[in-house]
Amino acid sequence: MSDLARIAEIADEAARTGTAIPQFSDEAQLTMEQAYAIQALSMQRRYARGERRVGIKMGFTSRAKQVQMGLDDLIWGRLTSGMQEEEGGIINFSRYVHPRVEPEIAYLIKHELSGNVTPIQALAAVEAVAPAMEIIDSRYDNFKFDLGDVVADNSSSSGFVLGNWFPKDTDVTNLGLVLSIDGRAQQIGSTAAILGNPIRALVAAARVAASAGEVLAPGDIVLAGGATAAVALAPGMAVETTFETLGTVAFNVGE
Ligand code: OOG
Ligand code: MG
Repeated sequence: MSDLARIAEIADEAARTGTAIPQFSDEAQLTMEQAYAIQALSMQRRYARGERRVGIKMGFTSRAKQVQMGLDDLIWGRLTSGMQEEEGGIINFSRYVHPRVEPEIAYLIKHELSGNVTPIQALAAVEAVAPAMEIIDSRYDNFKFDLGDVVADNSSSSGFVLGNWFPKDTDVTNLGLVLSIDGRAQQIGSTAAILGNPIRALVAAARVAASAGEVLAPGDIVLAGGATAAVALAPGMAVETTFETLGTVAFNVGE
């Protein structure tokens, strides 16, 4: 087994079992190329267990997220069928290490998209848009990582919840949103915080997919990135984000 495959196995096992591990950068810093290779190898292990790739998620597309984590390069990860949590359902806290939640916008892809595209071309490839929340979960101790660590860890992707799909021409460029826990507002923001317009996250997604030799395929979901800082979850919480014009996405945190 190569070194990269061995690291991918460690990252995958941490995610599978919901167990924290030390940062790889404690030993040696990973290059971006190595980190994305590890991510791809660890995802192959998931696919081999029967999970399907359902799309990709973009990260650090808002200033709020960059400031919270102290990193400002755009990153991305893969979404799988095993990560989707039911809207209005109860998530299993013990499946995660130290999960956090953040409000996002989701795009559903209608036509294949890959490489360098304009925002207009990106929007033309969209079937629908939805309000969403991502449940991120770093597998590293204390949710601490450098850029190589987080990319190797599939950019902290762990869960996501989708609200209702809306027609592609629905304006999501600047919608107010409130993320509440147990009825108390924790984060207030706008979808405009996502690169000034979340469609830019889809443009970036097409580019990074191509860089990995992948395409955004019909039926794929693309998460545009957190619009606000993420909020730590704990068992018993009722979590809800209300988006202007798009409505509410909610879930409860179980044991
Ligand atoms: C990395 C993932 C970032 C986003 O939406 O910006 C991300 C992390 O914060 O753990 O998902
Ligand atoms: Mg996110």
